[in-house]
Amino acid sequence: MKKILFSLLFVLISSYAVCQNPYDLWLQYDKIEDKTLLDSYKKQVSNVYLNLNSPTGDIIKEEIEKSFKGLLNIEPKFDTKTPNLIISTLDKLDPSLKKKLSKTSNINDEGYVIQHISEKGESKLILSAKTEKGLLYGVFNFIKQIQLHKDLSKLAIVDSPKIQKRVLNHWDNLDRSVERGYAGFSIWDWYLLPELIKQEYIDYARANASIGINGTVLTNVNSNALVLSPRYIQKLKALANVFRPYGIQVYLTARFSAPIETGDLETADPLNAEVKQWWKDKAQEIYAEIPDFGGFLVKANSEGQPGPNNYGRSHVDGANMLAEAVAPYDGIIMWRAFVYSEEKPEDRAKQAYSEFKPFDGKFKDNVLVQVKNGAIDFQPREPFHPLFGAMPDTPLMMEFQITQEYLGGMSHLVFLPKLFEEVLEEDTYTQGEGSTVGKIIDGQLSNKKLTGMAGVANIGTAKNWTGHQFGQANWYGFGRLAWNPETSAESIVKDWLKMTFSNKTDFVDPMSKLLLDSREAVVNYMTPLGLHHIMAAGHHQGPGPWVKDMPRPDWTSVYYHKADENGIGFDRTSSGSNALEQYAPEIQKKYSDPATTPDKYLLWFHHLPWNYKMKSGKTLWYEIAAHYQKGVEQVEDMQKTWQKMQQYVDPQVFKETNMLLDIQLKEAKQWRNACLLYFQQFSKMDLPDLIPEITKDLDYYKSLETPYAPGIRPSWN
Ligand code: BDP
Repeated sequence: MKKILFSLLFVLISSYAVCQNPYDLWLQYDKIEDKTLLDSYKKQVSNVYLNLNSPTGDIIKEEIEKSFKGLLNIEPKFDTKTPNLIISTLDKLDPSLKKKLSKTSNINDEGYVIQHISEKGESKLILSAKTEKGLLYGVFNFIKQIQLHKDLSKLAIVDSPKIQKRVLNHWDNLDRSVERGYAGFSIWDWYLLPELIKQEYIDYARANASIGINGTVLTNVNSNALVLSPRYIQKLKALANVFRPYGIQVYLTARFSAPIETGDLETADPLNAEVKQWWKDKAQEIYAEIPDFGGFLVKANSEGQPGPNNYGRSHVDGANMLAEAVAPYDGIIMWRAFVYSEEKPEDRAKQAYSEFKPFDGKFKDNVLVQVKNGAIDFQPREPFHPLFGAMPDTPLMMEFQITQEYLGGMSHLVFLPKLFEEVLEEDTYTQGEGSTVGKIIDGQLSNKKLTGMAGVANIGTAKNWTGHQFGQANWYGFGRLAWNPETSAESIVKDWLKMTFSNKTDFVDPMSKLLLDSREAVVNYMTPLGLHHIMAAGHHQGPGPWVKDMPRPDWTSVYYHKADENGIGFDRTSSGSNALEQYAPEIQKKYSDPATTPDKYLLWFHHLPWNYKMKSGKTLWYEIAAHYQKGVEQVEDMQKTWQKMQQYVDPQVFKETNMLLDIQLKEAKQWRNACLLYFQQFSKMDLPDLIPEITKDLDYYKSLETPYAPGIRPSWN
């Protein structure tokens, strides 16, 4: 009895002590409980040398004060003659200290060094960088070391970002709706800008700087030319002023027809002299207000957006025309390769490659071609986009989607860095073995040195920014991978969990497993074995393998799964669309035979009979069913793990996550049941015993409707 009471008391006390504020994201600065550790930290960092007289310097000082107050309960002294923490740019660092720093020459303008040294028997921590921006990144990493309870006397970190343009893409509209957004409205309150500067803008910049994100595209790729008008440029300027000291540049999406819509030209033909001049003038107008404006992101001739093709011109003509306009100011153009046309009979998976590959080497130096990670569209799993490695003379920018358009939107816990890592590690073989996608986009295997990674943001007005608490991990993880694409998902998950919730092993270990497994779970219960794009139409939430008769065939599910009496899957080998020919011979060889194709891509590349014998010895039908069932069980396991975590997390977060996991389980079962019943019409085979009895029929699942599911484009509702 006594024992029970004690453990009850323990749970009460410890849950009382836990009060993370979800708004603070991974920058939780709660006091370190371990007294020995706390005392040692206090001794090591109490006296700070910081001599920066600038807005970025002020931010650094504030962050040091805030974190030390929270984590260590001290107010650091900044006016001491005997500092033990020295924060200085390299040019102002005492030469004797500078000499003791290792490998400083290796860092780039955004990099930094954090090193513990001994000088005259005294222990000192030096944090240095070439620029103030580098220092800011270093400071955030230093604070992180304390959050992670690291031994400061062993610190010797030399780090620089491997990618130059680390950019969030907001699909935010000027009316504050967010295309594919599941976290409330857009945080940009355009109406009240430029006068009202919301605290969220500052906190947004701080959060991004803490993970090294250095750019933000504020507007939707399906763009509105109004944002280029003088009134909006003033609003943009106000945001740029907030973001600048955090090292963040603002970018806009450029609607290709803007010279007609907001100018008074009759054409937007990129080769027309007046059009060229219009964009040059527009660039000048923007740069006069925002000298560090980043440039434009453009979706052209895709899904109804205007573009150079409307005038018989190419993507190169369009991109280079804009590139010329921003070049005098060091601006860049991010030109999207997400193009496909319903008029072309070619497999949608092939179209971007067919269109863009011939343009290799033809874009101006300040153009990045932005390529989605896969050739269809941000699916739970896709093979890497064949353009990676195929355009060595063009800088290719990775586009990931952080918002979960096809991965359960607002309610599913899915740790996306696992997906991002998988793509970045894929071997393209385009320059021999080891030519990974990561090495292509970080410039190691590209002849061009401009590099970038974009993430479609999952941020909105939700009090915790991302709606689902665990969506924060995806924002965080994107930043870490954009900084260094070779970072492992495992290290990201551990850091995020510790910084956000707790350092306790009993929390971190099981929760790491939960998060790392969560991506495979969603693949299993939505689109196992290479299936893809079988979601409900329009909003993409929930199963819709029966979707057909849409305005265009490549928006339907039947186009992608091709289930019939003979089998299931999209034949992309030489007997089918031959999308496989767009990959290196090594991949072609391996994937042209179902026996050597990895199971995870099987139905992406092959149409196979229902009784096809899988590597496991079971039939394809059995394996499809088993994967759906596995996905459901994985969500059940997630729930079991989460149940044990109550003492480590904020009570509200605990409760809400519980409810969200209930929704996730309900929807995972829906996916399993709906897909199996639908495919069974063709397989005509019994469901294996491992599938629990399905009490509803297919019509029931087909009849489920979700009016006003969030995130859809209003015109598509
Ligand atoms: C698709 C989305 C659509 C986007 C489009 C894009 O369904 O809302 O506009 O991608 O990336 O995934 O342009």
